[in-house]
Amino acid sequence: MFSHLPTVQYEGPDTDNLLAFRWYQPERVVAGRPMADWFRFACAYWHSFCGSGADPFGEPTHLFPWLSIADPLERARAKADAAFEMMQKLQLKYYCFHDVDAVDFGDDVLENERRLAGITSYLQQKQAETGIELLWGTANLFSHRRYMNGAATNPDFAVLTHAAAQVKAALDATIALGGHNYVFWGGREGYMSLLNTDMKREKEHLAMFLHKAKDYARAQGFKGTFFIEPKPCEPSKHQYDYDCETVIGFLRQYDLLADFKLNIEVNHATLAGHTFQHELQVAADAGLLGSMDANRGDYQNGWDTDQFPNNLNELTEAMLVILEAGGFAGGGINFDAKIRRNSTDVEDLLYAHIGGMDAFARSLLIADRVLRESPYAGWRRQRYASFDEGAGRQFEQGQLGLADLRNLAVAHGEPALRSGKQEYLELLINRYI
Ligand code: XLS
Ligand code: NI
Ligand code: NI
Repeated sequence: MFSHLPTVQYEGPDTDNLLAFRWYQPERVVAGRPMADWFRFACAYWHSFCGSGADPFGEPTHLFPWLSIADPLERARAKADAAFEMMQKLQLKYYCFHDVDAVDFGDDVLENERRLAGITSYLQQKQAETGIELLWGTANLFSHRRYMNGAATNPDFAVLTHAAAQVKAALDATIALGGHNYVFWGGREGYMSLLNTDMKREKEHLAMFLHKAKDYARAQGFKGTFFIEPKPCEPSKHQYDYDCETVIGFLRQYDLLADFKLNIEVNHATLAGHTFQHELQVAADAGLLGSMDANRGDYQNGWDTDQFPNNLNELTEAMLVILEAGGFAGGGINFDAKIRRNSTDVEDLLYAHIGGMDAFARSLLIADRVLRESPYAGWRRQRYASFDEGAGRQFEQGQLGLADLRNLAVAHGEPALRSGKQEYLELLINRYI
């Protein structure tokens, strides 16, 4: 399906070939590690191979051959063939999927388990043939109508049991495929109106559900990390996994920190009113920077547009945080992004991924130089130098009480103003871009 297109290779910054990488050179060592290791780029099965371009106003526009096959099992295999072909063309070494992306589900639990197990063997073969690995698996607990009031947080216990059945099967598939991680994104784990919602009880159910899922997977020998993917809203009015700080508080409250980390998505950060860098830094500071979903939103509207990333300034700031954190704990960069409704050629999938991969690669090179060659990191450290010795140090060590601090204020008088130098730092970073 991609046979008319070349395998995308590194050709360097001078190439005019848009089906080549100008910056992404998988084996090139940057900051002590090959680029491929820093990124572990993954293809999101749902956007690239299940999305049809349909939107609330219009019918499908992506008339890709694998989508038009009527038999669900045959279509599942054709999708897998197309996905693995594209990943090879792009040198993408990882993929991520929901259970229902791999194969269509109906209402019968046993039949769904059979279908997923069937396509899992097929995917095992594909992985063996290509060396491509599963970065993470997950279960779609938001599309089926039974989840309209939530999955693990549904007020109806019967619905929760169906969510459990799906997660069990998705964990089995993830384990069988040697998946590195498992993701929970709770699109319907939230509420539309407090008038009909017992929020405390719903969150307790979610925590219990996550414990039981984790216990099951560990008992089956799963060694990977579980990720929670925060998002503030959409499709729920208010989602319980609002942002990184909220999720960290939840994991701590319910004793899940040993097994769970965060999978942070760019467009979700901006929906929460944060920059993506902010979310990365929150996760990194807590030692929970597990993985990321790469995309970008649209500054003129307020929903999850899931566009491919292309903004060098923003990506450079993100790579600064990722580099200083030492990379992702177990995860990588999953392109949770879709080509636009009116991008209707299969080669548009290639341009989209090349653009994203190259933008990340270039940002890594820039961020690495900023950290190695510029005063950036040293300047920020120096900003806190008054805490490195003397009374500031004693304060950090808890040796000064409030009255001691007051006496110091009296003794030293009004402090001199110290510039935060934001424009200087912005200029500095732009010089390296
Ligand atoms: C939706 C989420 C979803 C997760 C996986 O907004 O990004 O795609 O990544 O369930
Ligand atoms: Ni996502
Ligand atoms: Ni999203």
